[in-house]
Amino acid sequence: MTEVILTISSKNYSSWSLRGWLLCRMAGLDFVEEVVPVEDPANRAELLLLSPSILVPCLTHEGIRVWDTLAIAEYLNEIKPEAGLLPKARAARARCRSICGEMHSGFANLRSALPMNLKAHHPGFKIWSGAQADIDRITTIWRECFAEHRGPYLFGKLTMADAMYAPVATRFLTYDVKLDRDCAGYCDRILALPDMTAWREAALAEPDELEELDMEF
Ligand SMILES: N[C@@H](CCC(=O)N[C@@H](CS)C(=O)NCC(=O)O)C(=O)O
Repeated sequence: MTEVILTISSKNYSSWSLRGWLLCRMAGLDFVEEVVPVEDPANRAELLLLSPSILVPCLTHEGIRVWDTLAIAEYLNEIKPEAGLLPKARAARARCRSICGEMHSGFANLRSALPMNLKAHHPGFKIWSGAQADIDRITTIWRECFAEHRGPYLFGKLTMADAMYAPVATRFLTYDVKLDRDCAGYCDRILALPDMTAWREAALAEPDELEELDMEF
């Protein structure tokens, strides 16, 4: 049987790698990780061979390459329908896909002003208004989900939406973002998932941070 490979990069900085990896874990996929540090030019050439977009994550399954996180989520849902990556009800599925899409294509201010960095902690971090607007939109999305599905996750059970928003929970912790009780509780539950603690441990064990990577990537 051919090996199932998930190509990712830094566990400390790469929020899209985290999303892809969590999706594979949630799907119950048996896969191996291929970690390619993207800052090294030699590795960029290697990455081009592995991922046509030169972006990670990229999933290789039965000789099929799937790059782009949303495509990976939908592909996993196809091959592992029993994992419930999408909610059962059509209306909830539509909302789930919509909020995943919103994360995938939006929140540029949050991403550039509060880049994922699991090793960092910035108590009292000053959040500018553009990033605050993104935070307000995200917490509104979350509160609407809690009102409809009553937790503990966005659609009751874990779905692809929780994987898409998991890096946001890490950013809220890193940058000391003030949250209401429901949103703070949700972040705590996401950060306490065994897969999240395993990812964090591996991120903390990575070689020292590179200053130029303290930005969205
Ligand atoms: N829309 C893409 C975004 C992927 C992305 O931006 N990946 C970043 C890592 S978080 C990357 O590979 N950057 C490579 C580089 O900057 O060289 C997806 O959904 O997978």
